[in-house]
Amino acid sequence: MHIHNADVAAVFTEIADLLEIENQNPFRIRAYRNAARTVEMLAPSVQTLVEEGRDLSELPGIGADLAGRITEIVHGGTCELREQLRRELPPGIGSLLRVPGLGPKRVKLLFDERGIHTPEQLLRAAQEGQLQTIRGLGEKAEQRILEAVQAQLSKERRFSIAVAGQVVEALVAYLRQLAPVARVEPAGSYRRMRETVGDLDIVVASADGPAVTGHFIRYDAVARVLSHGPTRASVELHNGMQVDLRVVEEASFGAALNYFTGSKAHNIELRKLALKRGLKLNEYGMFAGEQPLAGETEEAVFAALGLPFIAPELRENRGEIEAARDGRLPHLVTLHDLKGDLHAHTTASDGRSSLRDMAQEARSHGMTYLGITDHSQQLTVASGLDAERLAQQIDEIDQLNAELDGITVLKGTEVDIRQDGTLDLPDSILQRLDYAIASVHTRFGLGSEAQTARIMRAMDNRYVRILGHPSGRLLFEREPYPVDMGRIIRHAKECGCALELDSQPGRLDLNDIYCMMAKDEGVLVSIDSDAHSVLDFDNLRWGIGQARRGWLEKKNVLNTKTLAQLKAHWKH
Ligand code: DGT
Ligand code: CA
Ligand code: CA
Ligand code: ZN
Repeated sequence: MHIHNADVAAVFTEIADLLEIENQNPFRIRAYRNAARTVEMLAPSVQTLVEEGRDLSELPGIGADLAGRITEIVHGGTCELREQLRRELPPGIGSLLRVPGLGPKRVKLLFDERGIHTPEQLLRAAQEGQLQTIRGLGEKAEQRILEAVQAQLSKERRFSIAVAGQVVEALVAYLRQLAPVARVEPAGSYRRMRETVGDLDIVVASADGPAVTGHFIRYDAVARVLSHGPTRASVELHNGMQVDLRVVEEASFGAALNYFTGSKAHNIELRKLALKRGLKLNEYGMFAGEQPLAGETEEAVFAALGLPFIAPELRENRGEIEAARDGRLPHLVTLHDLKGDLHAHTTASDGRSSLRDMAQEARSHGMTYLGITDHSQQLTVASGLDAERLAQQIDEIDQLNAELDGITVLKGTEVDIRQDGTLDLPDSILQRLDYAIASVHTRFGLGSEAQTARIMRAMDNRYVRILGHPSGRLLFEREPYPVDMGRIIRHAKECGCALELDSQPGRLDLNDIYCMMAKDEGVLVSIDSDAHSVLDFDNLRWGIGQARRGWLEKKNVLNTKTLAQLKAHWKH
């Protein structure tokens, strides 16, 4: 049985929900919520890690206890704690906690009084006026609940690209292995590397559609079959994600892949272009009348319109078709172009792996340098380093560099930007480092004017070479703080500071639009892992995906420089 990271995360989320409804210890509840997030966003599969006998307590927020539960889930699909909680409360009841205005007490009350444990039941009960008679509620409360649950039910659910990636890899392998397929490719927003994915779209070339769709709906992660026919099927997986599968003949594979990759806006423009040339473009191919001109490959479909291949990440109707027509398409940066990684933590602050392990792991990912940037003193929750501890780390790095071959460890810090825009460490220690990343980790609520001024002041410090995760957003969790990014980017140009693209799938900050703005202003972007353990370097693929969506080329990215080029760049 295949256990996705998202499945493990779902068990932890359910445990946290059930503990919360049972009014248990808030620290314990938070531990399960944090663990769910860590596992869900993790690049390597925890199932594989368990099978390889790796130490899971290397993961942030995972102690021995949680590591044991993960192992239990990987082996049996569930764990005893969840089963025990499920004997007391129905499993899906936690989804009611996501209805705005419903806390654990109300959820418990609704269940005890009316047996309600799903949003659909809640909607029906509210519509039928069954809630106003519960003691402590009343007509007004019922109306508010009705509106909240209606909004909740109509809200589109999206998933992290990292979660989609785990599902895609396992599902594509399953289809390749067992079904009579010639080609299988993910399409849709996942192929375009959007930071979040609404549903997954898979395109298959096969002469036996019914065998493929029949095989698809029997995949063990399928919870519900939504539709099923000879050439198409849709399912919902246990983690709530929908997957749409489409089967075509090999001769149409490129056209179908192109159609289902989208985006919709890009497709519409492409079809217009075909019409202008008297051609017809659909998911089966490019046609002149009834005569097929192209369809087997995407390259051939584009070529029939006189266009070169347009990378999927660009297909958002943001000028890519004109650029292709005029021979101005960017040569997009690739993972292979990265020479080093400039943002990583160790056990000195909130990382889970040692300095040495991080360096060796970065080297095995093809990096020639790794910047160690632990947090600074003000961030006490992350055991931030003061000047004295940082001085100690500088010595350790010197020793390590004397021993290691094939990678150079750079001395850095992720220094906190204080409320007034000064830095959390004195220049006397910063000047001993190779560089500093400055980041906002506090005071997200400042107004745009004050936040922008604060950040620009920090960038003025001569040792600050990179502004860390510039918008501060956490996908699904925290909106970006209000800030004038245009001004920050222009200021970065003036002071020669790079902007970070933090590759953690929950950040992906800068976003694609800001990457484009930085490129237009001639500001370099640093694509960093922000690794907190040796398992996090795989995140760089998501950062690269976002950078490509932002039209970035190798020359727009700071860490495509060799170490010698980087040091020369920082001399100025
Ligand atoms: P998502 O799933 O919300 O993250 O975004 P997409 O882009 O994956 O959208 P989805 O799954 O609805 O459809 C996949 C692709 O299929 C989409 O990018 C373009 C194509 N497509 C879907 N519906 C239409 C349509 O009505 N017209 C055209 N031209 N293309 C469509
Ligand atoms: Ca989709
Ligand atoms: Ca779809
Ligand atoms: Zn940070």
